[in-house]
Amino acid sequence: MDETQGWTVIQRRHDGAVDFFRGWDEYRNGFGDVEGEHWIGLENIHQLTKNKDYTLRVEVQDWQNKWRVAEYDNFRIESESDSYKLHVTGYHGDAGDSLAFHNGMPFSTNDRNNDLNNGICATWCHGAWWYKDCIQSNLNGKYYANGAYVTTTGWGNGMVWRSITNSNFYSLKSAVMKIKPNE
Ligand SMILES: [Ca+2]
Repeated sequence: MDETQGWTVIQRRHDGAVDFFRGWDEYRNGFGDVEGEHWIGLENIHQLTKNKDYTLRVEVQDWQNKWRVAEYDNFRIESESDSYKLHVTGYHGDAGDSLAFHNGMPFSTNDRNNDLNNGICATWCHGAWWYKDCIQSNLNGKYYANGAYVTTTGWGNGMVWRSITNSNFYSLKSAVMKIKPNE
């Protein structure tokens, strides 16, 4: 694990080098390069957050190189038997709250459909997330080499944090998700 000043990085994207369109087992166990793009794994996140209060800090960078932050004072995910359901509250920051929409949702992948859409959000959105119907954020989505993009399906499938542009069709340059135990 990458730990800096008490923070554990649970997700990092910045160049599209790692494919994030993966199935349940890989999202459970983690993948990628800890020094580069990676996902730490849902089971790791669950084990860390199950007995302690944690803060989640989401840092996102647009293509003008501006970084914004969304911090949540309380973050945990349930166990695999509850599909790693998301619990996140206490937003503050300047990125906007694009995770509240997903609060209380189980995690979904392209081979494990737990969303509220008649189709499969993970496929529409080319990622894996706490999909609802379907997204206001999608940080494990497709990496686009610039901001605005279009799709043939009409669904946003990029690395989306909707509150920045009020659009699902703007994909970020970088994203980092990190957690830290509360004092
Ligand atoms: Ca569905």
